[in-house]
Amino acid sequence: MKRLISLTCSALVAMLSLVAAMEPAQAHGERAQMPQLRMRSVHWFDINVSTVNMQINDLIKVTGSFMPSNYWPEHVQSIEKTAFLNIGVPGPSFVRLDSRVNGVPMIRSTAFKKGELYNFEITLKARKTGRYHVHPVINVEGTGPIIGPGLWVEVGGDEAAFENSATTLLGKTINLESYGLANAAFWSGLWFVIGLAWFAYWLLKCPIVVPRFKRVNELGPAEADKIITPNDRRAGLVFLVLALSVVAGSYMYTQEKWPITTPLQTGKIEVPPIDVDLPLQVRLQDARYRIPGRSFRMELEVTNSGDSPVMVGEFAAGNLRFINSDVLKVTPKDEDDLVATDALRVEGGPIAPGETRTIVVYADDALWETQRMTTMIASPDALVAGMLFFFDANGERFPVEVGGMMIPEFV
Ligand SMILES: [Cu+2]
Repeated sequence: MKRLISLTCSALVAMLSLVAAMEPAQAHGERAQMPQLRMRSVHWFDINVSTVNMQINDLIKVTGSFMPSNYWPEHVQSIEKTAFLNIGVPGPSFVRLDSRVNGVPMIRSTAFKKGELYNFEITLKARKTGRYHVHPVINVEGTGPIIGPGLWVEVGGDEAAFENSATTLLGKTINLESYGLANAAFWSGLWFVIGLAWFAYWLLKCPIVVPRFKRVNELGPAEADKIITPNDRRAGLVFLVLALSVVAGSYMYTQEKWPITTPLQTGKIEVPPIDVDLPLQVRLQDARYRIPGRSFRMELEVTNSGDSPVMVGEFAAGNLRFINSDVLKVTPKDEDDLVATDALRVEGGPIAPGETRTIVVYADDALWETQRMTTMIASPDALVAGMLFFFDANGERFPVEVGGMMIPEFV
């Protein structure tokens, strides 16, 4: 008995300390995805929202750029097949009015090419009040959602005042919040009742399910049909005729009431990538992650074929940003903006026009640890990738993807 009490006590203490150690849940799985998937699927950058404080019915534009990685994992179905641009927020808190990639409407699915640059713009309308972490998302067929950086948006106002109407191709204005709802409820209800009646007919007969099953076993397969009476057959026929007439009748009614219909659109649309002329060639020669120092070190061979010296201002990997404060001043957009404003150290100075030089870049910050990126050392292929942002003397920016083998250092 004593033993039991002490066991219960320690279990209670363990549970309490667990509760005490828990921080309030606010994210929704950003850190759950494997680092190699975050680093080598889609590079998101310049994510912005047009407002962070809005009322019901207000519009918000989510903009930014992305580049599918050239180092896309072999075992993950490619973004070059079928992909769809979306927004990741909990529940139907917004409605999407418009979304475009490089100016092309994204009503349909598309495919994105690895290593190419895309700009996107999504227009949303606030539907539910609350505080939301708004993320751009690309859903990749066979892979799932590839989530971009999130920004906090607060929605206030009166939900009852929400308006969501659209004009059909025939010029009729409909309320999308309730259009067809009664119809859907009626048909679901009708089929449910028919199904229930069929079930009830057999259930209410004597003997019911289990005794009938036993009887069938006793009679054997050849004689089993004998327990179905002529009345049962008649009831079966009534249900058959009823079901077929409802199907045929509803089809004719629909044809009569809505003579013009278009099927749901499932085609794919092509998006031409942006033409980028990079005056740079960058090769990753060596990448190391030093676990005790939370330090990511890259040795890069850079060739500058432009006419202005270039410097590294930022390294972005797995939605984390490491900034070289000598080149770039960045202020975090909110408390969960994953940016280390002074965490990038570059050895090797600016690369002059026409020069090829090896530089060493260090991205040192606790973000690697807090955002659970350190488990990249557990990846079976130990490949990493990220975006380097070079800046020339005029402040022009050149995004370049780098990637390759990474060697972990434990001491
Ligand atoms: Cu989030």
